[in-house]
Amino acid sequence: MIILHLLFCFSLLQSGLAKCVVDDNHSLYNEHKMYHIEGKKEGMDKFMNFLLKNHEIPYHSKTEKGCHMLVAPHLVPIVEDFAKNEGLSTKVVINDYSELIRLEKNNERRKDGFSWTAYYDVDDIHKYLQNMSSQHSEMAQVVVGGQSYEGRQILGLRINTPSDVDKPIMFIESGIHAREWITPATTTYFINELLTSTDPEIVSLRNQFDWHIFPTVNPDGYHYTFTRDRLWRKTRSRSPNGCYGADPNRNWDYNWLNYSSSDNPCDYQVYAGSKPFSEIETRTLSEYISGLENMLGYISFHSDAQTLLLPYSDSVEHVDNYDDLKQIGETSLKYGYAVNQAKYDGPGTAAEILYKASGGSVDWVRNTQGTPLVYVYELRGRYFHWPARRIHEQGDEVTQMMVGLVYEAKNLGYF
Ligand code: 0X9
Ligand code: ZN
Repeated sequence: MIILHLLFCFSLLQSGLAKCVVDDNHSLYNEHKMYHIEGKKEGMDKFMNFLLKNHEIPYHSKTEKGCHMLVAPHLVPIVEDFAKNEGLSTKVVINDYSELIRLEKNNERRKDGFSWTAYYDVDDIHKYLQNMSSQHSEMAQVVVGGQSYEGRQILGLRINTPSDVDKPIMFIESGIHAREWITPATTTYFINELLTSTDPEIVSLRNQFDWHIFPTVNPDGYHYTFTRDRLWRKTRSRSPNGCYGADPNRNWDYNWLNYSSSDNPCDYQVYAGSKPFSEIETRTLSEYISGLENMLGYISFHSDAQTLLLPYSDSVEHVDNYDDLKQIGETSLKYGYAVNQAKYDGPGTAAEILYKASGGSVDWVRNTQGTPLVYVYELRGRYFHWPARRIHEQGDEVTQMMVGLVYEAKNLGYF
């Protein structure tokens, strides 16, 4: 079947149609099962090492309670047998992952207009930013944070109400991982709140800072999740061996390649790139960030661990203002909780409550820019899916988290 398909692809190529993929993204995950696997640590380690080393696993996440893993149909017997031999228990939690994608594609993606009841591709997000800057030109302007491999721009909105004094900068980076769709959606929601809300707390949030907000810092990867592979995480650069992309949250020049990183360009998740800042997206965005003076806060949105993380991500040692970061983070989570009663883990270092990871943006920012308030918010979701009709929930939650963060930071004298 695959051979037939490849032959079909070949004839398309010959007829001048350059684009051909092995399958579209509906059937890419046809009958892929999401497993939950648990058992003794030794067996789990052996199981994970074996699978990740020998087979392509498009999604896996491991906690102390076990792991979730997306398994292609041909790997089901291998997973079942290996788990059985190691005495691990297996449970199928989603029978066919492609169903989830199909539903999302049919009901939740929109090609026109803009709202927070649908997900939008990068061009629509960019159009939204342009429209907002025209409608609120007295305080908002589109800024170019960098470039992508495929020639897109990394666009953001700078929101800075007129003032006689320079305000501290708050930076928001979103969508660095392409498949984490709730993050650009929540970020545009937050932009909308900042620009249009009449709630005095949000008006004051807007007025106190010079905001630099980037909803999709990995635009090629994000576009690819819309058109080809819903679970794509990396950029779309091409390695000499023909594999695509690097994990843009492993590519920053701080302790590059040390933890949770791969030097294999074909690694589907965590290839760290050929060298620090090998990816044009991270390199150009880092240059933009380096040009900012007086950055008080850098916030990075991910999903879907529902956790608040502090720097550094690859060390259990605490930064000098760790106690403040924790207190500010706790207040931020408290404000967020008041909206929907959603409980987040943390705040704590990624190394302590998630896993050690090197080469991430926030660690580079903290280390090279000395930015005092640095956070990773892992938003909610289920295997990177979050119903579009409920985007507003996380939008309101995150808005309140920002209100809480700023309240406590002021309380502690950060501005
Ligand atoms: O692994 C990651 O990059 C993040 N988790 S995710 O599931 N969204 O991929 C955690 C990142 C925490 N560390 C840094 N930002 N450095
Ligand atoms: Zn992420």
